[in-house]
Amino acid sequence: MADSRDYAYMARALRLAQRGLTTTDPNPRVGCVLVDAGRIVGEGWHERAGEAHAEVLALVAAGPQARGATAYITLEPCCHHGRTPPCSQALLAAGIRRAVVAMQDPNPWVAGRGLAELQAAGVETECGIMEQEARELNPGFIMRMSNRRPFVRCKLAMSLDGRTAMASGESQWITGEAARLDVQHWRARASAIMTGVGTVLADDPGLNVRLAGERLRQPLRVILDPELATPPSARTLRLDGQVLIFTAVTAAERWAPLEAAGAQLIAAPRQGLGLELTAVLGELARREINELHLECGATLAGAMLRAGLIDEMLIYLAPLLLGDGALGLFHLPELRRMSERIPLEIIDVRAIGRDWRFTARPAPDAECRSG
Ligand code: AOF
Ligand code: ZN
Repeated sequence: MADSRDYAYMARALRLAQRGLTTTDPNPRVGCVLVDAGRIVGEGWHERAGEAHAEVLALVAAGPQARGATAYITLEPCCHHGRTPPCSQALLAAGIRRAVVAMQDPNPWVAGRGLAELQAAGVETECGIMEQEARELNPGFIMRMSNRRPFVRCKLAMSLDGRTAMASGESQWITGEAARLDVQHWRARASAIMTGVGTVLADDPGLNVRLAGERLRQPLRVILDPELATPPSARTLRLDGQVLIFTAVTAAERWAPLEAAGAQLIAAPRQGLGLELTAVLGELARREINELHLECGATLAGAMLRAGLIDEMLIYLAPLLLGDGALGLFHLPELRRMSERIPLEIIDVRAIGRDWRFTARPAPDAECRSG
């Protein structure tokens, strides 16, 4: 049975895991704490794919003190040979007595077998302690493993009257500097940053991470460009890091100038005026994209929303009014009945400089269904 000490050590393991927020990609963020006789004897967190897992680092730190210890791990230990050998075997070899795990590893190579191995060898195991918190650490990894698509987080900026751009398309800048810096941190944790060609043409964004840090990882940059209108001189193509362009154009001669500018092109099926979004996300999952950070205009944001492909919205609300002519956040067909409304749940609100940030997720609308 878990007691309050178990929760305290698991909370410590979750904080350690958090340290890998921007670096572990495409691996999950994982933390581990080893405790013997009421004392922490070793700790570790996974820092980078290809390098040691959290458990292995904690075992190294504990040395012989790991024998008889309890391991608190934010994710079920792996039992397969990936880039590194299985943690389940390392824990057994070190002689741990008990394993407390926050959640099962959704990776089909593991999926309960890591825990089963420990149990079979006589280790006492418990799973599900602070599971909700552990799931929040890795929404992208979990979504990719369970649904074969990335977790999509859409960043939006709007005025107090709910407008995101002038009728001309001009949108720089609605929010202040503090909000724009906050966005950099969300970009940094993402596996990829995606936009539409409309935004490339209107704003010529860099779509990169501009933060200090020695081991800074540049997320993949993705442009959805059905007609291939991205200019080879686009700023994002000149920056450090890889750019993927999805397009419905298949003629090799049309691809050549963008390929010469360093982009990688991928053919995608057309759907309506745009691309088939589920096909695009499926391809990104195949490329191990966990969290996809979407920063785009109302057209792509609306299409993603209608396709049910937005999992979280970061909405920055600026204290200004843009008036009737300005554009809304999502381009959606006119809704005629309240029952067609799109219900959201606001899970966080906070001040960021002079702006406010709302974090919202799609919600089942019980009120609509019963009414
Ligand atoms: C753990 N502890 O710290 C992590 C785990 O290629 P590899 O060897 O790095 O294995 C990656 C897989 O291992 C990953 O997909 C996930 O299932 C698991 N991650 N497991 O026991 C860790 N990062
Ligand atoms: Zn492992």
